[in-house]
Amino acid sequence: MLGYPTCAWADRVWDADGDGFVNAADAAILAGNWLKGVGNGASGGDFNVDGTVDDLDLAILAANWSPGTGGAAVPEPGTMALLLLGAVGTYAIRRRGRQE
Ligand SMILES: [Ca+2]
Ligand SMILES: [Ca+2]
Repeated sequence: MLGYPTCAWADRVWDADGDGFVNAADAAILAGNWLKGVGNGASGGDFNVDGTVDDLDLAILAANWSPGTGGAAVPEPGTMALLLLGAVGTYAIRRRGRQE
């Protein structure tokens, strides 16, 4: 598995807040650290542990979306879509700002 920090791909490394579900709370953590070098792996939203929270981590979060069925409120798919849209929009704006 060259190129991958294998230890980081243990169970639920994409569960940023460690509550056992991959849901809007984790997406919010990712969005809050968007494009930052958090340096603390999945707990900061850097799910692939490459040092930066970016679109790769967003893809991992989306691929492992698992909000659960009981207990805490299950967010609507629209909530996830809005969070992702906001994150991607912020990314696009920052990229545009860098090019100018
Ligand atoms: Ca979680
Ligand atoms: Ca990352």
